[in-house]
Amino acid sequence: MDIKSTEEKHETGNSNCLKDVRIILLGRKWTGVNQAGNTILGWDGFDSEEETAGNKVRHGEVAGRWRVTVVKTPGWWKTLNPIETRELTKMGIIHSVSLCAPGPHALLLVIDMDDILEEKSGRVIEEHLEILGNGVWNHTIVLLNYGIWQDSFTSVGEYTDKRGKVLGGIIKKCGRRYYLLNSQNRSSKTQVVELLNKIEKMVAANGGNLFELDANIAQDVESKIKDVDEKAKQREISVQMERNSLRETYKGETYHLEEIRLLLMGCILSGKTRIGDTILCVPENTQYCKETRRTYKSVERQTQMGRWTVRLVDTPGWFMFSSLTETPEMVKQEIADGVLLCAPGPHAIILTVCASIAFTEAHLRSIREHMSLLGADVWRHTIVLFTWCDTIGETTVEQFIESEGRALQWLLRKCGNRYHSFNVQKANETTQVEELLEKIEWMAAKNSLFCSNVIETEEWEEEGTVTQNTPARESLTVMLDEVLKRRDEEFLENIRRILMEPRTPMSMEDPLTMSLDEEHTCNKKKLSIWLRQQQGGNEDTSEYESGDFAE
Ligand SMILES: Nc1nc2c(ncn2[C@@H]2O[C@H](COP(=O)(O)OP(=O)(O)OP(=O)(O)O)[C@@H](O)[C@H]2O)c(=O)[nH]1
Ligand SMILES: [Mg+2]
Repeated sequence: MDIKSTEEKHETGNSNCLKDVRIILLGRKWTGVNQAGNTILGWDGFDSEEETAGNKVRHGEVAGRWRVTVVKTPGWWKTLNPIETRELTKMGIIHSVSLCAPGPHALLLVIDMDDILEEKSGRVIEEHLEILGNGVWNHTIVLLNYGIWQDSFTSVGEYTDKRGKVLGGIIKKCGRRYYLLNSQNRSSKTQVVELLNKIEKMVAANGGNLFELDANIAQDVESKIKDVDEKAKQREISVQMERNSLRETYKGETYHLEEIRLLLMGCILSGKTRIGDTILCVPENTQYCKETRRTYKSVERQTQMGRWTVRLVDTPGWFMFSSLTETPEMVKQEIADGVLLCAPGPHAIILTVCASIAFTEAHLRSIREHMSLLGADVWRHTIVLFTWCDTIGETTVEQFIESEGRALQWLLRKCGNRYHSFNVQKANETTQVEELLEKIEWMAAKNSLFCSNVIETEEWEEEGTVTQNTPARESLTVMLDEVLKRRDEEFLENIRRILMEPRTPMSMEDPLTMSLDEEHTCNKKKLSIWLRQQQGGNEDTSEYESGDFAE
C-alpha cells in the first residue's frame, strides 16, 4: 500500500504544491543520469565521470520554491538483465527508497534519446525498474535526455513513432508521463520548474500517495546490507592481519626476487591488457589495450618497477560463460604458450575478475574449466585481481565479494584468499602495483614456482539451480560490443568494410554473379571468416555457422 504524503505544502491555495520534493534517479550506465541530476539540482552535485555501486544523495533548491532531494542510484549495463547485474547495484536500487523517507514523490527513469532501444534493452530497463515491485510504474516519469538526434524530429511523439517503438512502450507503462530535459542548457530554469510541476501533478493523480516498497523486500535488503558490511569489515581486518604477519615473517629475509614473472588469465573484456598496461606503467596514450582491440596471441612485456624486473605475459581471453570445449583451440594453445613465455615458470598467475557485473556460478564454472588447462596446482599460484574497480566508487571490493555470494567466495578460498584490486583510473598511483608485487613475492617464497602436476582434491559442489542462473552468453557479447563501441567505432567499421567490399570471388567455387540470397550467404561467410580471424580461430567455420554469430 502507498503511503500518503502529509507534508508541508505551499500556501498557494493549490493543494498540489509541495515544498519538499524527493526524487530517485534511475538509468543504465552512460546515459546521462548524473548530468540530469545536476540539471535538477542546479549545481554539480554528481560527478559526471564517476560510476558507483552505491547511491548518492544531493540536495538543492529550485526557483526559490522547492527544496529537492535527489538520490542517484547505481546504473546497470544496457544489455544485462538483473541476474547478470551485480548484487551491489540491485541492493543500491532498493536501498534508495529508504534514503527518501517517508518515501519518494517520483522516480525518474533517465533514457538517452540518442539510444536506440531494441527489445532486449527495453526489457532490461523494465526488469531493473521492477526490482522495486510492480507498483513502481505509477510513480515513474520517463526523463528523456536531449540528444543530438532530437533536432531531426518535431516532437517526442514523432521520435517514438519513427525510432522508438520500445521507448513508446515504456512511456505507456508510465501512464504516458515523460519530460524532455536538455542537460546541455542548464541556464534554462523553466525546464526544471516544468518537471517539478509534472511531479506535483503525478503525486496529486496518485491521491497524494508516495511510492512505497514492499515491506519484505525492504527488510531483506536492509538486513543483507548490514550483513555484507559486517562481513566485509571482518574480511578487511583479516586480510590486513595476514599482511602484517607476512611482513613480519619475511622481514629481513634474504629471499627477495629480482625478477617477477606473471601470467595474466581471464575472460574477454575482464581487463587483462589494461591491467598489464597499469602494472607496467604504460602512459595512457600508448597503452596496448587502446591499440589492440583484443588479444589474440600471448605476448610478453617487461619493465623495471622499483627493485623488481617485472616480466608479464598477457594471454587471449575466453567468453565469460564459455565451457572449455567452446573455446577455440587457438586460444587454448596461446594460453599454454603463455606459460612457456614465462620460462622457467611464472611466480604468479593473475586471474582477472570484473567487479562491474555479477559473479555467477556459470562464470565460476567457466573459470574452473579454463584454469584446468594449467593443471590442478594452478590455484596455489593464483591471485584473483579484481578489475573495473573504478565502477564501484567508494564501495570496497570486500563488499563486492561478500554481496556476490558463494561462487566468488569459493574461488577466493581456492586461491588461498589471495586477491587484490586495481583502479585503472588511478594508474599513476604505483602503490597498488607495489602491493601486488609484494604479495606475489610472499606467495612465491611460500610456494616456489608454478608447476602443473598436482591432482585436484577440493571440488565445487554445484547447487541444483545452476542452469536457471546461467546468463545468456549473447548478452555478454553485446556488452563487449557496447564497451568497444564506446571507445571507438572501429569494430563496426571493420564489419562494414567486409560487407561493402567489391564482390571478389572468395574461392574458385564462387560464382562471379550471385543472386541476392547467394550474396547474403557470401557476406555471411565473409563475416564469419572475419570474426574467426578476430578471435584467432582455426580454419573450421562450423563453430560460427551454428554459434552465436549465425543468423
Ligand atoms: N573503466 C574500466 N575500463 C576497463 C577496465 N579494464 C578494461 N577496461 C576497458 O575494457 C576494454 C577491454 O579491456 P582489455 O584490457 O582489452 O580486456 P582483455 O581482458 O585484455 O580482453 P581480451 O584481450 O579480449 O581477452 C578496454 O576498452 C578497456 O579500456 C577497468 O578496470 N575499468
Ligand atoms: Mg587483452
